[in-house]
Amino acid sequence: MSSNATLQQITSDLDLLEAEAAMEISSAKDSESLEILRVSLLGKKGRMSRVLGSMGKLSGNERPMIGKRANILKVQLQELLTERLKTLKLEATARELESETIDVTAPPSGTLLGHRHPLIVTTEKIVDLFCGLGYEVAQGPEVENDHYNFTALNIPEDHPARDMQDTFYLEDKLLLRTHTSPVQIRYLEENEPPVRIVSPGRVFRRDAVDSTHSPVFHQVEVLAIDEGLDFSHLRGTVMAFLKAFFGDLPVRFRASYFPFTEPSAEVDVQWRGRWLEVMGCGMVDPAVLEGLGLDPARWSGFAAGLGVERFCMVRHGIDDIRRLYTSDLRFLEQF
Ligand code: 2U9
Repeated sequence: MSSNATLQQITSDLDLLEAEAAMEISSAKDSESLEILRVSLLGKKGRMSRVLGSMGKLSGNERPMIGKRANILKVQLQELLTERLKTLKLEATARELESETIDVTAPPSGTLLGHRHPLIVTTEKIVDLFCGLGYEVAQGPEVENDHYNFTALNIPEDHPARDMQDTFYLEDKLLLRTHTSPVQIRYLEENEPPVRIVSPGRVFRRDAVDSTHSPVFHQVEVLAIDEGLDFSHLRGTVMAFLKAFFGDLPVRFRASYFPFTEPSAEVDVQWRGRWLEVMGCGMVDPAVLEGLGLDPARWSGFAAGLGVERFCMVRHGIDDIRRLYTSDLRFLEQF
């Protein structure tokens, strides 16, 4: 081929390359296919290199002419490639944004709503009922001393409840309260009767865990001190409370003994055909009143105590106290 024919061939090849490349670039679908196209156009073994491969056959003055044209086309194609890549990226981002839009009108995805634990619900129900009878909530420390937990409640030095086996003792003669009664003692030190208080809280006893025992459980205790209170007020209060909590069920009082009350009674309800013990109560022992500087000839009072777990279990027919502590949602969601 003459130098002139070669010049014509290269020129028309470059024209064709320019036209086709521009079209191919503008129709590339994504950045990956654009990259493949770039290599096939401008790469070492690409179309541009192949077209220029026959430049050696050109004459001395034709070569720089074609060289210049080829350089311009290279820059042009690079610019087209860069532009196209930019456009493709923008389009991809737009598509992503489109598919990720949040539909604020969509129905909720079924996220679970939490609810209060059945023990808390039971505690609040009991406390609310007494508040309705005019009682005030009183709370106090879980770490107590011997005086508030035992001595002030007329619990003698040799009483089994004081045993290492029954009470968690801490350092410095401190202990974990075994009932919420110390709260009432503390309250009476600060407040003159008449008082009517309800004390919910955690208590601790060194019991082995089984279906009805836990070393940590919850109590609610109530205390009323006033002039002229007698057992009929205690009975009336307990009956009203049990009726409000369980409904109209048979109730019986059985004589019992507690160091801090005299007389004392345990209270059973007939629930689903069986008598179940649900609480204890009694008239505040005169020795407890005297210890607080209250004259038993003027003041009398009654007290009652209950285990929240027991109430909750009876109310809902729960057979094992451990179910209330293991946080198994399949169980808890029933309430
Ligand atoms: C003061 C005076 C007296 C609190 C009382 C009971 C009866 C009672 C038990 C129920 C189940 C504890 O959780 S349980 O094991 N309690 O039977 N508690 S009278 O008497 C008091 C409290 C404070 C100043």
